Amino acid sequence: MQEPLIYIDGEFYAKSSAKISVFDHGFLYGDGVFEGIRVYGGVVFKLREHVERLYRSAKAIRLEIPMTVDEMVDAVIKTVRVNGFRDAYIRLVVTRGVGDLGLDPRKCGKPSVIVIVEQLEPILGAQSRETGVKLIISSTRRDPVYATSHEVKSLNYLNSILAKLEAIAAGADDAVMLDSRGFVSEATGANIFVVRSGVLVTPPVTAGILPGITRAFVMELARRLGIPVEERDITPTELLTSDEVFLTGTGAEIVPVAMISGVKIGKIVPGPITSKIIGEFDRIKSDPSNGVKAL
Ligand code: PXG
Repeated sequence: MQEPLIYIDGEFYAKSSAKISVFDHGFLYGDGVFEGIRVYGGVVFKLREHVERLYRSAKAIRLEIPMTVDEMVDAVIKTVRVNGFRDAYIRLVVTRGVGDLGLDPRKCGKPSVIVIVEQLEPILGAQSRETGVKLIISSTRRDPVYATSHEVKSLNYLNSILAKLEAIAAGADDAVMLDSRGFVSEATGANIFVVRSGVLVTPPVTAGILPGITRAFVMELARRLGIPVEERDITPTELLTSDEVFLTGTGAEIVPVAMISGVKIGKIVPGPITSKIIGEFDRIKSDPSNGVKAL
């Protein structure tokens, strides 16, 4: 099989020769921003929303992306087209660029723009949507909003990686992270929803979470299906005693949760409301009205 082609600053490189400098501050300090995007049936799902979030993340870290939103959308579409993948995962990365060994971002020349397209199973496993996943509640808290908040999708994911390592050590698939106040925030790379007495509840953005694009779409789908939706703080006890729990993310997609810290969630997995939402998501995810047609 031919190697995938990777876009770096306007040129395409075979995967094995797609490289950036070790002096890039994205590598040295995690100084940069990114997006994970999926392609369903040739349609790049919510491409504009992802690119707009990328620019908001960049603005929050005072990184000026050297191209317009439209040029970025075109670069992504071009990369999907040259690779010809109708179902794929896209990683869009903007780094601070090449600098010296000091932190000062003013020393960095031009930010680098990288687009990777690969075929990727759901990140928590292809079986995860049928069997559900096992979570722990991590002892690592989500970074507070006055620090390296996950509202910004930055290249610095150590906060999530520490929680992920704790989940792996405990034999779980992933971890729920609490915010600095002790309320539920999100999983390491996915947002979280609970169902209580027929109401879909998810933490508000003020819990320091990433405002997920799948999260927003799931809230919209639920409302269309007549399921009431609330954004409010969730306590760890509420989490463990909910009727259903599921995660949402571009990489993970929609994943039911079967167990949290040894406590079995609900009666059946996936629960009825989770199943309904997964069914509706699958039915419309490749509709061109939900993204940009590339192939
Ligand atoms: N929260 C966080 C912290 C994320 O990183 C989401 C929520 C879901 O957002 P979207 O917009 O995709 O619905 C993410 C996205 C991984 C992995 O390996 C996950 C993400 C990015 C890169 C890798 O699980 N997350």
